Amino acid sequence: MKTTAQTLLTIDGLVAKPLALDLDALAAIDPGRQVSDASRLDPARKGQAVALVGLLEAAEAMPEADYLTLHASADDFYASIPLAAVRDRAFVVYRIDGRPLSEAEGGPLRLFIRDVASCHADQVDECANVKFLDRIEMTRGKGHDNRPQDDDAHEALHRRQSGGETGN
Ligand SMILES: Nc1nc2c(c(=O)[nH]1)N[C@H]1C(S)=C(S)[C@@H](COP(=O)(O)O)O[C@H]1N2
Ligand SMILES: [Mo]
Repeated sequence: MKTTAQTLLTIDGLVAKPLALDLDALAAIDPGRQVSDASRLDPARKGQAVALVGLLEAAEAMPEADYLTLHASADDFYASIPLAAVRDRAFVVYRIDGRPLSEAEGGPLRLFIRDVASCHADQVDECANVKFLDRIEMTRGKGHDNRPQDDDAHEALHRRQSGGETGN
């Protein structure tokens, strides 16, 4: 491994092969699991992504792992969601226009779940599109989750994120 390589994403917990991935390692995951243009999955998204399932294959996730906890230590945000619900529709976006994602874009890495329910409508909702994603922890049963639980808390979070405008 290059000494300059910077780990962006750790995959651990119930996996046979814990991983610490830098940008090159993300891009080197199975080509069959790469999405060169995320706007093909959702016109509102863009960038280069790797499918969650490709990451779990590389880390050899154990069959008993049924939840994944998405960590964003940058702002202490966590979402823990059932694997079955997102296995085939979650992606980690790692590049936009050939460069790393900015902080405003939720970078360096952000999760993107296709066809997601609106905020706190479901266990898997828009709020689970974790920005600043730096760790995926595989667990049996639900892990740590501090997504806002009620409308007030949620609105306050959106206000903090967007500096005024209310989201959904
Ligand atoms: N790290 C982190 N990720 C986050 C949040 C956050 O506060 N911190 N907010 C979530 C919420 S509540 C929503 S609705 C979406 C918004 O994503 P968007 O800004 O791309 O619309 O990001 C989610 N990801
Ligand atoms: Mo949200």
